[in-house]
Amino acid sequence: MKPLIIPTLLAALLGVIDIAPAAESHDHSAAPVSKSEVLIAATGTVKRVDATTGKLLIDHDPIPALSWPKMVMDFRLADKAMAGKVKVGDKVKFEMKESEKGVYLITAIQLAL
Ligand SMILES: [Cu+2]
Repeated sequence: MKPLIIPTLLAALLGVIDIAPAAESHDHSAAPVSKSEVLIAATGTVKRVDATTGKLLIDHDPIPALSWPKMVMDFRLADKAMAGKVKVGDKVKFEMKESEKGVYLITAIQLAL
């Protein structure tokens, strides 16, 4: 059935068909491959700190760059050690980017003045 195989290969070469689905999850917080290098600045209030998984729940202020309203959501920390810099109730400024579809990674965080 060669005539059927060739168009498939061609499509794969053209990138139409994803023959290598993304690996399960890059849970090593070290250096996830980023889909977007665009860093987005945001501010918010820390609602929960999960140092074990390297996640922060943040009630963030509106983020015009993403058309996001104010909301409470989880962020992943690029480095779990960042969890030690903040505590619940802290007002923070942070930078983040989309690391996977719908997963936002905080690359820098500091207390807001
Ligand atoms: Cu949000």
